[in-house]
Amino acid sequence: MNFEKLKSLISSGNVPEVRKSVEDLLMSGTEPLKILNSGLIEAMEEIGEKFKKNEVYVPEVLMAARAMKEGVSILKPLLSSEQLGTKGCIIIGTVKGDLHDIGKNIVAIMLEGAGFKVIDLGVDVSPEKFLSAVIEHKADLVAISALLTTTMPSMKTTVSILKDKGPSNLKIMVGGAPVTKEFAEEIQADGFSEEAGTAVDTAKKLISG
Ligand code: B12
Repeated sequence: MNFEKLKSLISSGNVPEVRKSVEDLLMSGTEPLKILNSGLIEAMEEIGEKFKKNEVYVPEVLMAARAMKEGVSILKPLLSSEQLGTKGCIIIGTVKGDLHDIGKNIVAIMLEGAGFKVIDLGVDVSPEKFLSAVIEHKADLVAISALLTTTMPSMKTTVSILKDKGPSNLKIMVGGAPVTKEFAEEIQADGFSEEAGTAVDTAKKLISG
């Protein structure tokens, strides 16, 4: 089965045609999981690669994500919860005191597009809220965003509380414009990425151990 057409419809953000293409593939007997992995997820991975190389920008990523979500919504009822999110569960949010969410949303989209189950806690998230979400969803990884130098200490507190009180195998990844590799190491985060495309690679490495 050739998924090139579906992938190009996703990259151009064509929601109605993505819906039609997914329905056609299902009608022709293609397995829902195959459509998810070889069509939708691969399409978002390609967008992620292009975003990394500055070949596409934020609006294209958001349009592709909308088209991909449409495809996922058709497949969701046909897939078991094990088939959805098999790669692991990630809790994501912007730290306490910080309301910036554009970059965090792109990271969430890319992670979801790569097949992770993503729970987005939104903005201004307290350490306690991160911790209870980790426990509730048995998360493998927490991804924390900060866009202000004034909220970087809040990132440090969050990492420290999660390390102290979270499960021992929990991984933590941080990012956001003012966050550097050195800062990530200083606050003992397990991973850091400068942008959404490489964040997916970092998450894969951290979760696979
Ligand atoms: C949009 C914006 C806002 C919007 C936010 C809207 C929203 N829904 O997000 C509004 C108007 C609300 C806002 C408010 C403020 N802002 Co503002 N804002 C910006 C602006 C212009 C763009 C940020 C953005 O979205 N960038 C685009 C995204 C795609 O990039 P990104 O966030 O960096 O994300 C990428 C990476 O960093 C990374 N990433 C991000 N998160 C994560 C997480 C993980 C885990 C990983 C791995 C990677 C990762 O991947 C992303 C995609 O590649 C920046 C300036 C700039 N050009 O960056 C200022 C900026 C961040 N804001 C700034 C300031 C000062 C403020 C205010 C304090 C202003 C004020 N006096 O009220 C308030 C603070 C409000 C608050 N409590 O948070 C300063 C911060 C300075 C500093 N170093 O601390 C900046 C840099 C502007 C400036 N030059 O002064 N802001």
